[in-house]
Amino acid sequence: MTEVANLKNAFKDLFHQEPLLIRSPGRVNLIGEHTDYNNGLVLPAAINKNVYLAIAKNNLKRIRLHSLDLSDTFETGVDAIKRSGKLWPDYILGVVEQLQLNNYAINDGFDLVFTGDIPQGAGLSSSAALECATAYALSQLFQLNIQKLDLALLSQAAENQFVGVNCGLMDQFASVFGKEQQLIKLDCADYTYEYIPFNTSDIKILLLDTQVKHSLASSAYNERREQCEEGVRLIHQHYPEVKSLRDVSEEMLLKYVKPANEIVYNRCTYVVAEIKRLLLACEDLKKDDFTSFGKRMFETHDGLQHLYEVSCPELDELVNLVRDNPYVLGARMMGGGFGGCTINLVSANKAEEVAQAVQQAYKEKTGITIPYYIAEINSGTSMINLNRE
Ligand code: GAF
Repeated sequence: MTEVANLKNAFKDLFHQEPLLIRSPGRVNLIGEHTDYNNGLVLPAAINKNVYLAIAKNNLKRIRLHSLDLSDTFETGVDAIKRSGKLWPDYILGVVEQLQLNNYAINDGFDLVFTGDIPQGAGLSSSAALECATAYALSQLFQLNIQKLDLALLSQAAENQFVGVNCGLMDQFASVFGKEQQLIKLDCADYTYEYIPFNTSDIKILLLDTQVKHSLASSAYNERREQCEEGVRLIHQHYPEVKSLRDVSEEMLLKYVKPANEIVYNRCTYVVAEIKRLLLACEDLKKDDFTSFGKRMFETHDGLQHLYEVSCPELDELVNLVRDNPYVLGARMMGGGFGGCTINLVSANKAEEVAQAVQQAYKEKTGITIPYYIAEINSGTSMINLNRE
């Protein structure tokens, strides 16, 4: 917990008072990619990498923010929230705006310092973690008593409306609702969820980080979302009860979408198959059949690469490097795409060996040494009591 002790000291140096301390984790997603904004299901888990945040009221009606990792500062009035012109303050300001829009009384200014160990741009949702940490911190600081689902929804709305990425709910939900050793099977149609045990003593979650983030990531994300909506529109004309791709069958896609727009058809075909795949993968989990589960992960990757077209050469290379590895049960790109990490399910006692072998093989092909992380499944957003750690 040295980073939290450092954070606390930095806060006291800057603002001369005791802060509340909060953490909110990043996430992995085992299967169910680009399904959340289509009313589908997802299977994420919070991981042992966090945003750490220190916060206190300042009696100044000012919001004073400091990023420890970027050594950067931003300040504004509590009643004058607008885009900062930089990226990182917007994740925090967007949450403040959402609280205000929802009539939560932020009736004082506050000072906030944050740090974190979620690798940036790795597709592990550091931005959602910052949003959720902020929402929870403000709820605690101003005694707003905001329920967990609302924390996640407010954080998502901040990303949609303030940051401008039209993301689904998965990342924020996983950050808030994470539980040790449990996956979260979330139904994004009605926000019902169940925890599914996942014991990482048998199978490890290995993340191989391409360290690339191609620039079209957020524009392509919004475009994919529009293409899914277009598919729904085309079918809705014939089946008024169809509201999302969750309600759509392959037959409907063939009949009404394929003739109208081949690209939209490919996008929708992937999503409809992925929603089915997730349900089957959850059946695999019940039977502890990780071989079958892993095969489905490879299928997801293939769909994301060829039909949804959100992969990139670096991700494809990392997946190809493990396809025939007997200790890798499944692998695929994870998250929005165009960079970040692949997620690999690996026999526990071989995780380091596999990671190093892939690292070496990737280096031989590209000259680049990529980092890797073995993720543990952790609990969601919480206060930190340094005396108890
Ligand atoms: C990003 C988004 F933020 C999520 O909502 C989800 O759509 C994911 O991409 C793709 O599954 O992480």
